[in-house]
Amino acid sequence: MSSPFRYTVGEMRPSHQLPLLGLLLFSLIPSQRCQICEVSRENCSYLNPLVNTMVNSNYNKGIQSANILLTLRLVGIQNQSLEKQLTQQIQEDMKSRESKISSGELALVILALGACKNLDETFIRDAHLVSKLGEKFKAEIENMETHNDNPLTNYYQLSLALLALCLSNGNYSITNVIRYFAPENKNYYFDGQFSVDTGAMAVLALTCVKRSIEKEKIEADIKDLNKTNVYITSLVNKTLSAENDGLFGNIYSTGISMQALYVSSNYYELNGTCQETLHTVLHSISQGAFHLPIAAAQILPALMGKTYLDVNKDCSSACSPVKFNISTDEPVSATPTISPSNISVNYSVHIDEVFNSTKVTVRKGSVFLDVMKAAQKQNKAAFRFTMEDSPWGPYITSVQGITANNSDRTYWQLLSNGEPLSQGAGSYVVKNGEYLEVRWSKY
Ligand code: B12
Ligand SMILES: *[C@@H]1O[C@H](CO)[C@@H](O)[C@H](O)[C@H]1NC(C)=O
Ligand SMILES: *[C@@H]1O[C@H](CO)[C@@H](O)[C@H](O)[C@H]1NC(C)=O
Ligand SMILES: *[C@@H]1O[C@H](CO)[C@@H](O)[C@H](O)[C@H]1NC(C)=O
Ligand SMILES: *[C@@H]1O[C@H](CO)[C@@H](O)[C@H](O)[C@H]1NC(C)=O
Ligand SMILES: *[C@@H]1O[C@H](CO)[C@@H](O)[C@H](O)[C@H]1NC(C)=O
Ligand SMILES: *[C@@H]1O[C@H](CO)[C@@H](O)[C@H](O)[C@H]1NC(C)=O
Ligand SMILES: *[C@@H]1O[C@H](CO)[C@@H](O)[C@H](O)[C@H]1NC(C)=O
Ligand SMILES: *[C@@H]1O[C@H](CO)[C@@H](O)[C@H](O)[C@H]1NC(C)=O
Ligand SMILES: *[C@@H]1O[C@H](CO)[C@@H](O)[C@H](O)[C@H]1NC(C)=O
Ligand SMILES: *[C@@H]1O[C@H](CO)[C@@H](O)[C@H](O)[C@H]1NC(C)=O
Ligand SMILES: *[C@@H]1O[C@H](CO)[C@@H](O)[C@H](O)[C@H]1NC(C)=O
Repeated sequence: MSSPFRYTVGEMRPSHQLPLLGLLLFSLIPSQRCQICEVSRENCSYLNPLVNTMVNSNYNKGIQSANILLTLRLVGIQNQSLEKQLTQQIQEDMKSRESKISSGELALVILALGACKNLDETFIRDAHLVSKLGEKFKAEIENMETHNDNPLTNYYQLSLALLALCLSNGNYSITNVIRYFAPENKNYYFDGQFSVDTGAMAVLALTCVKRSIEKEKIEADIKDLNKTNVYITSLVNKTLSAENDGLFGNIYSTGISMQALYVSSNYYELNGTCQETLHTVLHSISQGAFHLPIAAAQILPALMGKTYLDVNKDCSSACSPVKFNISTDEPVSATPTISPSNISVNYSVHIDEVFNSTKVTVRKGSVFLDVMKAAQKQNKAAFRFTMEDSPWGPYITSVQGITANNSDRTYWQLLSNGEPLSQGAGSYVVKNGEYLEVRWSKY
């Protein structure tokens, strides 16, 4: 097993500017060896569906390609023709959408192209991607300063941006990191609920920053280091509090949470739930929960003992390269085959206290989106909607002509029997008698 810690006691050196630093660092270094909750060698074949989903998907979107390329490289799955195809898509997408690309998208591109010491690094340099990301990060902060603390995108993307800047020696202000990444910041929460994915990504970014301070790669004082540590501890605490049946948050935030726990000194807390986590995740794989390539790409690194902080290191793992059985067979599908029998659900559109509802009959095995389409056919005025394609499937952008707006932090939330869904309209399979709802919400 490899250590997730980049430094050891032997690397510490006394600091002249900061006499206390060495002592403080010493006290922070975990005294135990790490515990990584990875799938054992004998069980590598459980991960086959994830690998097949990623390898066999149609890459029509550049950014999705970046997430997949990053994962393939990080876990040491080598397929030159695939890497070439993905790299080309990313570069084409960069050229065609250059000005519209978001901070998190650019961060993923830099992480993917730069991962595991390969030739694409020249593209990053020639296209000045790192300084462009520095500008985007600054623009996010400026937007918060002028727009009621709202970033242009969200904190998941701000964290991705900080992580990529930190790993590739880009420019970011430590003062801004301390000011904006405090765990109390509202952007960690959606409608009052801690976003586990977001907090975990921030832990990875802050851990990179912390290590840069410790290695004196960036200028900071001891107060900044202490604050960074306090933020990490508190965010990890919140992640651990969101644990349920071995999952952190839900099944889709568990991969990034495991990464956050690997790099934090709270790794031993994971130890307690590791078997339960692996059991639940491996079972979900066999049920097709990760049928979307993006979902597969987000869970795989943690299951193979890797974190996004490992991108500059040697990229190989216990299961790769020979332990997989890549096939062109269709990976496990999440959607049961559409059966001839019909089911009915109650579907409604909620705007504040006002709602319009209807009974909709669809084929068994239909997804939420099929229900919305059927309702729209029944009554266009009440149930018309629009959507946009995204790596996670169709994102519902408007209902009844009312459009979600990031600057107002508004969106259309999907619910079943009053509970928010953990899948999108294109993935969630509906059940007979269910009460489905889209609700105009703020996050
Ligand atoms: C930020 C965020 C949101 C924001 C998006 C707006 C904003 N200000 O950015 C808000 C709070 C509005 C949101 C809403 C939803 N989200 Co969301 N979201 C995220 C988060 C934390 C980061 C996304 C991101 O920026 N990625 C980085 C950029 C570079 O990638 P991107 O793909 O281009 O990002 C865009 C899309 O992901 C899109 N988006 C965000 N969430 C979702 C969900 C679905 C189903 C779709 C199709 C698109 C989509 O918005 C992003 C910004 O433009 C992810 C966590 C994760 N692990 O990815 C969850 C995540 C993607 N969301 C998820 C879910 C379930 C939802 C909802 C369906 C929740 C609900 N019950 O209503 C709704 C979408 C409903 C709809 N209208 O279709 C799940 C998806 C799981 C899955 N298998 O489908 C994730 C993985 C969180 C989780 N662990 O459950 N989300
Ligand atoms: C392999 O997976 C099975 C089923 O999840 C589990 O019972 C077993 O303990 C795992 N083996 C190892 C060595 O982790
Ligand atoms: C490599 O990727 C290509 C897609 O570019 C795929 O067709 C092929 O099966 C993959 N080969 C292996 C050994 O995974
Ligand atoms: C960082 O900022 C300095 C000074 O503004 C600039 O000269 C340098 O090019 C920047 N580096 C990157 C990678 O953006
Ligand atoms: C940070 O500083 C506070 C006092 O300012 C101290 O109580 C705390 O122990 C320090 N935390 C860490 C992790 O060093
Ligand atoms: C972490 O949570 C525990 C309780 O679960 C609490 O005692 C502790 O103070 C928390 N630490 C931080 C830094 O928030
Ligand atoms: C961690 O796992 C080891 C064995 O792998 C066990 O001895 C130890 O008690 C565990 N610690 C916790 C906190 O669960
Ligand atoms: C790969 O698949 C073949 C049959 O398709 C099977 O015989 C073999 O045991 C598999 N190997 C692994 C490592 O799963
Ligand atoms: C199911 O509904 C469709 C119309 O939506 C109808 O044509 C079909 O006959 C129904 N099937 C059964 C078995 O009721
Ligand atoms: C759907 O459910 C809501 C809330 O339970 C109820 O008020 C409404 O009458 C139902 N609509 C139909 C068409 O059954
Ligand atoms: C939706 O419901 C509201 C409140 O019951 C009603 O006033 C409105 O006419 C309905 N809209 C449509 C298009 O049916
Ligand atoms: C979103 O809201 C902002 C502020 O309320 C407004 O300026 C902007 O035009 C809106 N954007 C869209 C696409 O409606």
